[in-house]
Amino acid sequence: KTTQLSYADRAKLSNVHPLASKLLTIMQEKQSNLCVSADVTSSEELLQLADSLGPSICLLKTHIDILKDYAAAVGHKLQALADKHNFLIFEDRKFADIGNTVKHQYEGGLYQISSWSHIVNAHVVPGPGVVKGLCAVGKPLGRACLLIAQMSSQGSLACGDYTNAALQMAVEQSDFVMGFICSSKICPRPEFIHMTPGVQMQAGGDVLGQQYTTPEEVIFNKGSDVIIVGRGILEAPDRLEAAELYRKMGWEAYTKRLGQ
Ligand code: BMP
Repeated sequence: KTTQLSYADRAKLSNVHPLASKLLTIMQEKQSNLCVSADVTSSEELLQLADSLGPSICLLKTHIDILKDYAAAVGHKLQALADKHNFLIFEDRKFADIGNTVKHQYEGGLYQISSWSHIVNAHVVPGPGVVKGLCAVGKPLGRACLLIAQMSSQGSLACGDYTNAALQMAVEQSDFVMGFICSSKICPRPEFIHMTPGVQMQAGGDVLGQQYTTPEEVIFNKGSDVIIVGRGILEAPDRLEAAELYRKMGWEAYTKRLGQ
């Protein structure tokens, strides 16, 4: 474990995706491997959350289609907050269609995701065409994509050979794929970033199949890079205090992994 590269070392690798490099640099600078999952349904609350938790996070994850009052300005305001607080935006859209369809879903429609979100993700179930479609829109804009290799939910079918196929797809399209959504490190290549949802202070779950592990377990034992935390922070009495606690726990688990 002592031979682990730091986030800063990985940011400088020659074959790292520019956006992965940027994220790794932010993580190092802010001492944060925390991605907040901003699963709220009002635009005002989303923007307020991005502004107040911005200093604690490396990444803000959105589900833009759960907003009840979306307007085009939301995307641009999120971008301004990302600049102000030095974090990246990840729209958790989970594209899962043929290349031609996801191109439209990514660039057009109501949300015009490619215009404001640095990172998106995709299921690998359609095969490599889904990444090709996203890449056609996102690459010219300097965007990147994560592949969903594993899921946190109980009974997930994304395991075994499916996970390996996701890894293979990432390696083959590493000009646009910067990493994975996964429960543990699945790829030894240090240029890929592993991000893990289903994180809370205490292991457990919810009534709809979500399963939780702790920041320590995810970063130190499972070797992932980024913890994605939603309700662990959103349902806390003081969200900022909770975010800072998760940031510190995630960072301590990372420095422990480095052997520092
Ligand atoms: P929470 O911490 O409140 O359980 O939220 C987890 C977030 O991560 C949700 O936005 C969910 O859509 C997302 N997510 C997940 O929980 N498991 C996965 O495998 C992939 C996800 O994107």
